[in-house]
Amino acid sequence: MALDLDTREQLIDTVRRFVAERLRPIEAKVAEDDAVPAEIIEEMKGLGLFGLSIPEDFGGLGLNMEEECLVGIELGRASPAFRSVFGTNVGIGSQGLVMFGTDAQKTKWLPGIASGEIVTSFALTEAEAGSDSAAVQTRAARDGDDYVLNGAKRYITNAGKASLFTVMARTDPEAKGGSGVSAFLVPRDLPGLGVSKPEKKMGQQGAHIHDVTFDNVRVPAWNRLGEEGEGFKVAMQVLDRGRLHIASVCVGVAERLLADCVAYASERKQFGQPIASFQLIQAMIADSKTEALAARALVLETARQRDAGAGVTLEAAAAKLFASEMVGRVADRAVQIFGGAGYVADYGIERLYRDVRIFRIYEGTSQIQQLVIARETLKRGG
Ligand code: COS
Repeated sequence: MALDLDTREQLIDTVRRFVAERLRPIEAKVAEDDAVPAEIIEEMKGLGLFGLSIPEDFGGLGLNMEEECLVGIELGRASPAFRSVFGTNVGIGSQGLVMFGTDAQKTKWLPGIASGEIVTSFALTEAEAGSDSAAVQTRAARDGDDYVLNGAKRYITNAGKASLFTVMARTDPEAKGGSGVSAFLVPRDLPGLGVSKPEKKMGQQGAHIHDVTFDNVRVPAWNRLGEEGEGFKVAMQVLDRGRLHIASVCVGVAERLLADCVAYASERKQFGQPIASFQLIQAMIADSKTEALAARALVLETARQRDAGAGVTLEAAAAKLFASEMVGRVADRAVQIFGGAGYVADYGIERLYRDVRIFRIYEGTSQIQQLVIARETLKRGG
């Protein structure tokens, strides 16, 4: 159910102030330390950010997709590493449980996820199953009342902090592709589950990805999410939603970069005038503004359609494709407008330029979004 407009405004305003007053001032330090301070994580819990999308009955804020995207846009105005702290709880780490969990499973885990006491991770990707995610090789073999998991997952966001994983594993080795895959809720403390050291990455320092290994991990059959063989569809529906959330964050980053560019171009003087007075600078600002507006409209319209019950696989892929490519172009123009200052670390523009690069890759590359859009368009006949 949607929030009334006053409550929605209050929530957006609270998040906006938190971003401006608490997150923006420490962005550079978070990148340098590769860690978000514990007191900031506690404040995020207090604001309910871990439970944005968890139904109210289970202790969350129960936002609809449009509201979640409006919050995503606000969060995009600070380093995307901050959003990652609770992003898996809001999105890919919890939504399989919200959409496909039994009441008993939801009651057991969702309140802890909403409060931030439980951190979640989504374990789909493997070394040989990236874009071809139906090719997962991690095996879940039935043994009495349990499944025994063996295999390895790669580049799993928040795995180091997670206490609950949604794991896609193959229950039927004979079945081709996605139909042999099932989803499981796997607590971190089960014997045989290993998490590697974090990878060193290009950007978003403060957010971490790890390999996760399963060595005869015994998972009760009770923890299976959905029916046997439904795991690939669980993953795809979780990603439909996740892609829209990521697209909203891209819009926020683009809007923030635009504000930074306008402030800098109005101050910085060359040839005796602020560079904002030059038409070639204005052209870059105009292109970035137009594209950011278009992405905002696409994201929010798709979110509203989803809230109204429509299937938005195509539109969510289009929003992710357009918004992630758009923010890459906006970041590139920002470096150009800042000139030498855009290339040195002090202004933070080069950091955002690196941070946004992953948006075109995770939760489905731009090429996968193109494939999804084309398939759906051909199916719909236009
Ligand atoms: N919602 C519900 N069901 C879906 C779906 C969706 N969005 N997308 C696919 N399915 C279903 C199909 O309907 C099909 O069901 P049937 O077998 O009953 O017909 C089944 O899943 C297999 O679908 P498909 O044939 O399209 O699978 P492919 O392997 O050809 O391709 C792509 C699927 C490439 C689109 C998918 O693997 C993908 O999105 N890859 C990228 C994964 C990703 O985003 N990884 C990022 C890591 S997670 S951070």
